[in-house]
Amino acid sequence: MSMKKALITGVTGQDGAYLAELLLGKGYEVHGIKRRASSFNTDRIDHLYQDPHVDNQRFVLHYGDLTDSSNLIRIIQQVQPDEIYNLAAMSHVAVSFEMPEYTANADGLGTLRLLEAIRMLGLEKKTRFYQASTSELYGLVQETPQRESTPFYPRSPYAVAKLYAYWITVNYREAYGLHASNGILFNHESPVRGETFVTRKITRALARIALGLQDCVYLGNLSAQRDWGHARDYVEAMWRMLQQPRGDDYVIATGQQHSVREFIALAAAELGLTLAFEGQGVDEVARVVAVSGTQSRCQVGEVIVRVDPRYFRPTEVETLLGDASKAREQLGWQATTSLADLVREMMAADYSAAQRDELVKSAGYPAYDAHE
Ligand code: NDP
Ligand code: GDR
Repeated sequence: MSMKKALITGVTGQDGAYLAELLLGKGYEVHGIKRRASSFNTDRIDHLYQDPHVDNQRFVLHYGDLTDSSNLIRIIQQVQPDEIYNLAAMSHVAVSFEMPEYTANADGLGTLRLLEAIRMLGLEKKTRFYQASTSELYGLVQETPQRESTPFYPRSPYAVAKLYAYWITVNYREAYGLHASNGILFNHESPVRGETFVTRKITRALARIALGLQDCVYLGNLSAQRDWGHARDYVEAMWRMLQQPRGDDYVIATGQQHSVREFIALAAAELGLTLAFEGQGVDEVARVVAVSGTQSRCQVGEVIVRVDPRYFRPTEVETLLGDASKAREQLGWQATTSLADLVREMMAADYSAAQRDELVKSAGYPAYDAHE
């Protein structure tokens, strides 16, 4: 049997990196679409790089963009993939309020462009399609926990664009018999999560605060509740969906919910810091009330988290909690990483990154310090 070929859009992102690694491990030939940028943007997949000058290259990158149909058609025609995983998106909910039209184009129409390319190239029977749908579709939640049958109520330009992508995927499945599936994935994180999503923003900032590289971190709505899993577990679910006899739609979640405040407390505890939350709304702060161990140089009494309304969203998704029973029953999938283990892994990775920055700074070089 010949090697299966997969095409991943968004291969340079968090999920793209984990999925590429999973598929390479399963013996696939993996093709990824990356965007042209003015500097290197392949940090998350550099460990998978294969020299194009050697024979039997199984990991191949193509320049492309979801807003460019002709480019997508050409890549799909060239690769003739057995499976396409559409992970590319402008994926930041808050930023989608700043760039609604671009978000609709990339996240909504981008999905249509891929589906149309499959159809135009006559690959309906060959190519299976995965769409990265999202728990953001539930938005203002109509039922708890959320399952496949829960009505959608999107609350951001991002979620509205993803709603179009969800339904166009269903429509192409029904209209043209495509093997097309929506994974309705709840939030999933990892040490390579984008630095401006709340979990990574917290672990990265707390590590830097512990080592004296930064004084405090500014966040938005601390009461938001999310169902947080590990990206490594979630990409396995994507693959399983495309191995089913037919395309379908599945919720992927842990079934556990925590607030941003709880996530902060758990992350701080990894550094030996006990926090107390004081005040309300924009005046809320987190203060260090006890310090144990040697990982942190923080003092009791220091305020290390403050609220900045800049991070509030015009319409917020306050609470999400998924019911992944269908995935458990039909895909044999369930989340295997607890939130405690996820936080530990993220905190450890950001702590060692901060230690490297500290070393650079102590040697007299300017320390790396990117900002949102
Ligand atoms: P990331 O933001 O980490 O990655 C997004 C990827 O899409 C990056 O490779 C990015 O490229 C690429 N991209 C963005 N715009 C375009 C474009 N116009 N054309 C081509 N590529 C583009 O997201 P995640 O890995 O976290 O998420 C993967 C997908 O799953 C996204 O569609 C997201 O919306 C969705 N999702 C994510 C969840 C999560 O909790 N992580 C939950 C549910 C759904 P570059 O590196 O150049 O920026
Ligand atoms: P989300 O993730 O919007 O759920 O979208 P994010 O981590 O950005 O926000 C989660 C919750 O935390 C609150 N919050 C903050 N968020 C950010 N980014 N920065 C802050 O400073 C901050 N303070 C509080 C937010 O208001 C929100 O309630 C993610 C993305 O990966 C989407 O692509 C994906 O579809 C969904 O998860 C499921």
